[in-house]
Amino acid sequence: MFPSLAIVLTLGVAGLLGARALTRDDDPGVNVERHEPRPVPAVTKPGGAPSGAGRPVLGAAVEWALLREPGSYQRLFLQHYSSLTPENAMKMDALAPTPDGFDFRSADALVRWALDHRIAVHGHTLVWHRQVPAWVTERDWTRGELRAYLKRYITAVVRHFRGRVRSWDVVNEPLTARGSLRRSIWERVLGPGYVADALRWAHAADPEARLYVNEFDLERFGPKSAAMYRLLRALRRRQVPLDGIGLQAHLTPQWRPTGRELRAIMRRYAGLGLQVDISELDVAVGPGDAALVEQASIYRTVAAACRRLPQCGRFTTWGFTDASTWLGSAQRPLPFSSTGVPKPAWLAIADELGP
Ligand code: 9MR
Repeated sequence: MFPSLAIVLTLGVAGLLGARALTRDDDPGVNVERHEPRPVPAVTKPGGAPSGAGRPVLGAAVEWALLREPGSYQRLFLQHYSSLTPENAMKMDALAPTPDGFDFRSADALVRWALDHRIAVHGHTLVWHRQVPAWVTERDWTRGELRAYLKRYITAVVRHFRGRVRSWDVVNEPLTARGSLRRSIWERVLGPGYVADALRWAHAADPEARLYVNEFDLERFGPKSAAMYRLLRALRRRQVPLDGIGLQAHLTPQWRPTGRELRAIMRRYAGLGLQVDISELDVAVGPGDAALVEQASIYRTVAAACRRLPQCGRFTTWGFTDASTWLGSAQRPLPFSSTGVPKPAWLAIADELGP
């Protein structure tokens, strides 16, 4: 459907974009001016489609401090994306900065903005070993105390966003590279049962929310993806409420699956009756045009695997412009350049996930 990426690069990405005049569905509820100098290929996916039905929803992690400002970041996001994951605004250090209660102000503003613009919000993340506030990590908890606190935290947060945040990363990164349970504060103090407990508490707080375990480095065969399969299977057998697994997919040219490998892994998880979403995709590359071609082929592999699996309902990248990424702009890991120009990676996504 698209000219080859080599030609794209030869002629310059920007010059070719007029070849495909598509934008995200015009939606009267989306109040943005069309700013782009020329049409950009788009995935054309209105928000709110139930996962598993048709094409995956296209999402990106966003920084609320940038998104809230009218400007190019906001416009680019609204033009192309139907789902967002708050990159930091819903982590425990943001929502429970002190022992005295919750601070929902930023997260509420973000959710209000998203829903006003018909963008679905994927909650991230309830239980993780990082971004836990110091008042939690520094305190000497008994098991009973910390278990009661985590239950209170999950219950309050999920209830607060009930009906607005329809899916959650309940447990993030529970495994080590070798496939054992990570020795986080949760595992050390609460024991391995914390994973099932967290899922049950979240389900009790909002029975409609779709609940996920989210993890990195599952995209290739190895001890970690095998251990995740066993963990998910055990949770399913015990009828713990669980709807899906998020494959983070922080990839590089050195750490990348083949299409066959990724499809096999995703099908295996789907065989457990789970959604298998791409939750944090980015592809760090060095400088040079050749790197962008290789990057696009990795994006294409992941997008094609997601497109071909009915249970892959969400294709989310961890950011969308190289101007804002946890990896630093020099790694150029995202589909749009620092100045908002679509890269070959975007063309590959649009080609695989577009109409
Ligand atoms: O992108 C996030 C970055 O801004 C934070 O500083 C960092 C703190 O740990 O977390 C990053 O997001 C991570 C995500 O929450 C979980 N998976 C790995 C992501 C990249 O580190």
